[in-house]
Parts: sequence; C-alpha cells; structure tokens
Amino acid sequence: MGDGWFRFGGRHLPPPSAEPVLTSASVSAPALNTARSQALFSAAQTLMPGGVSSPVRAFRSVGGQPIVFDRVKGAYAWDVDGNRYIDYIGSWGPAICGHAHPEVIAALHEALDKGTSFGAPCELENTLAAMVIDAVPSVEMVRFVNSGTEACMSVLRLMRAYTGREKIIKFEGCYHGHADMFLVKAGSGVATLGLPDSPGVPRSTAASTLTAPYNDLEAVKTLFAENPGAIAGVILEPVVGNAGFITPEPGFLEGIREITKENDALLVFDEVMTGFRISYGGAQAKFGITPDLTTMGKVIGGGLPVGAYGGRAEIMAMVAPAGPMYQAGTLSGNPLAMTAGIKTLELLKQPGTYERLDAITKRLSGGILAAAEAVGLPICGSSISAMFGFFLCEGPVHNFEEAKAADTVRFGKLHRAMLERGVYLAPSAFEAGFTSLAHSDDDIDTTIAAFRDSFAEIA
Ligand code: HOZ
Repeated sequence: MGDGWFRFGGRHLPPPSAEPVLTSASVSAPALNTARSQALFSAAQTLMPGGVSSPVRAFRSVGGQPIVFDRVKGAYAWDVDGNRYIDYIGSWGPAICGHAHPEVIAALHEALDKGTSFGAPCELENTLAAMVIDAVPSVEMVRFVNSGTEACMSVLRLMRAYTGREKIIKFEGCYHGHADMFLVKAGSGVATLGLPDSPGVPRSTAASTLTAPYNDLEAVKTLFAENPGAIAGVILEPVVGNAGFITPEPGFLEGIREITKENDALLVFDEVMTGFRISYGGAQAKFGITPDLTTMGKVIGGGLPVGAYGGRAEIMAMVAPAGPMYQAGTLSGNPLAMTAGIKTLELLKQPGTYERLDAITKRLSGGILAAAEAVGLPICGSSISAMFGFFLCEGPVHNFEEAKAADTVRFGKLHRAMLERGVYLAPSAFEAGFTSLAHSDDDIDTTIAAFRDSFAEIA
C-alpha cells in the first residue's frame, strides 16, 4: 500500500564555534566538530539516565554520541557547535509545518500573555475538539491528554470498560507508548535498544496482551478463536512507524475491521504518528477504514505536549465525568498546546498541503532507493504522504521479524555519514522518517546527494 518503491554539571564547556553550514554533499564529508555536544552529553550522563529524557535520541544503536540541539527553524536544526542539519525527524512528528512556524509562534505569543495553564475549561479546547471531530472519521467526541502514551493507556482502559473484557491484541513491533500493557514485543526504543520486554511490567499485566505479526490476519483470527469472548479489541498503527516504516498490505486493515466486528471487539487505530500526517483525516481517511476509537498526538499539539483519544460518542460517554471510566490530567487541554494545535491544523487545511508533502516525500524516497541501488546496496522502503522509511535489506518488509533482519550495523554507519553531510535522520533503523512543508526542493536534492555519497562511502 506504499507509494511505489521498495524498499553533564556542564559547568565548564567550550564556547560554540562559528556556524559551518553543511549543506553540500561531497564524497568526503567535511569533519564534523561536535566538541560542545560531546561535553554536554558527558555532563548529561552524570545527571540523567543515559544522558537523555527519552532513549532513542541517545544514539545507542547507531554509535557515536548524540548531537545536542540549540535551536530549530523550518526544515533545519542547529546544534550547540553551530552545525546545521536538514532534519527528517521533526521532533518525532509534530513539526509537519516546519519547526517554529511563524504563525504558530505568533499565536503562542498571544496565548502566552493570557497564562500558561488554566486547570479549567477553555474555549480553545472546543475549537480544537471541533477541528479533530470534523477531520477524523471515527471521532465523534474527544478527550485531550498530554502525550501519545497517555492517549493509548487511557484508550485501553476504555476498551476494557466498554466491553467488560480484559485481553487485547497488539502487533509485534507496533509501539503504543510506554504503559505496562503495551511493553510487549514493542517497537520504537524497545526495538532500537534490542530490549526484551521491560522489567517492572507485572507478568499478570503482560499476560493480557496478546500479540500477532503485522499483516497477518490468520494469526489474529487464531487469537480470537483461542480466547472466545475475552478480547476487548485490537490496537494497531495503521501504518507502522515504530518498527521502521511498514505499510499495511492490501486487505489487512479491512480484514481487521471485519474480524473485530465479528467478535464484538473494538478496533483502535493508534494515529499518534499518522494522524494529520498521512492525510488531514489520518490513515483512516486515507484508507477508508473507520475504527471504533482513535489515539492521536504529535501533530495535533503543534510541537507542544498533547495527546488525545476519541471515537464513537456512545463509547466516549463511558469517560468520567460523563461515565464511570476514570481518567484525568492537570495540564490536559492547556491553552498553549491547544493554540499550537489549532494553528497547525489551520495551516494543514490549506489547499495543496498534502499534495506537496506527498510529492517531496516520494521524490526523497525514490532518490534514496536509487542512490543505494547505484552502488549495489540492498534496500527496500516506501513512503506515504509525509512519512517514509527504508530497510537495508532486499525486502519487501511486511512485519517486525523481517524488519529485524535488515542490516542495522550498516544503518549506523549510514546515519553517521549522513550526519557528517548535514542531514539528521532518526538514530534508529526502527523509526520512520518525517518530512515537512518547510522542506524545499533544494533540501530534498541536497539530501539525495548526501545519500548518494554516504552509500558510496559505506558500500
Ligand atoms: N517515541 C518517540 C520515537 N517513536 C521518541 C523517541 C525519543 O525521543 O527517544
């Protein structure tokens, strides 16, 4: 279903250097001065576990030390040593309009003067809720939370409350945040670090989470047959972005919809990554499959911490105070996050947005493929709208097992080679790439040229 191609304290630190702009790609890359990044990261490691606030960004699976960012704007990130990178992570998804979009920043300045958090209803919640309901087919009512993890753990409670059943099915390699019941064969950082399922998760909790390979309808049917009347529902990434980028096979999403209906179970699309990225209405609008419930995050917060879950009004009526299923949050629906989300969705709604995202991402992904093939490197990958990915293997890749067979050691070398040429890719073979409206044609060309030289270097 893809679009065609396979495939520390830091008390004494050096001052930032002048700004070398690493835009042009040449086979031998200019040496990257990251002295201040390294000093800061050494300091960070004495202050925070692994030196980071979230694992993947520690560069553990690609080698080398992480780059410490100073600022971001448009398609670019600048590190503390003054190096500029074309950024294909976009804060892991939110920056679809480009980092620090001037209209988002202006709206935030205005909102800031009214206060940072009300802990009381605010009109902006109505506005963003109405926009989400209008855009996302499955969503008739929505609850705002503060992260994708919160959205997914809340939706799971709702699945159980509504059905009176405890078990759920998730797919191997899919990542639905770090709540206990989802840390079973999980993607993202768990896959990146090659961790077994996390210590600290009660065995009894993990036992309620059944898993199946992605794109395998028969495995899902078998789980339902083996657990009659016990499965509350199925949760999945309709396009996987946390096991690398894996697309649903034709008929897979349709099949899951049918199986869940047949078993009176709920279907949940985790659209934390795909929501407002694959299309304005998310993957469900793109593929025409309507789940019962949807989780969101990233783009709907416009770069501020937000998550949301929503779905059929009858199910959402279970959520407190309308119903008995408890879920709450001090900062939920805060005016700054709502403001950034509203402005971001307004920008995305403008004509031509998704056509542009689709065109540049296709060109980028096609260019990556061709560059690898030109030097005889096995590669497979694809793109949908503003989301892309590739695996260094023959492919195609349909599930997590196949994704894990790709060459992750070579990916680490590629990551470093790209960094030295001024391109910042996700520091993991198990994360999707993200483009934005701020990426220019020149940025895409420069990136493809950097891939060409990097592949030549590592082949
Ligand atoms: N959950 C994100 C990746 N899918 C965050 C990664 C990080 O910042 O470590």
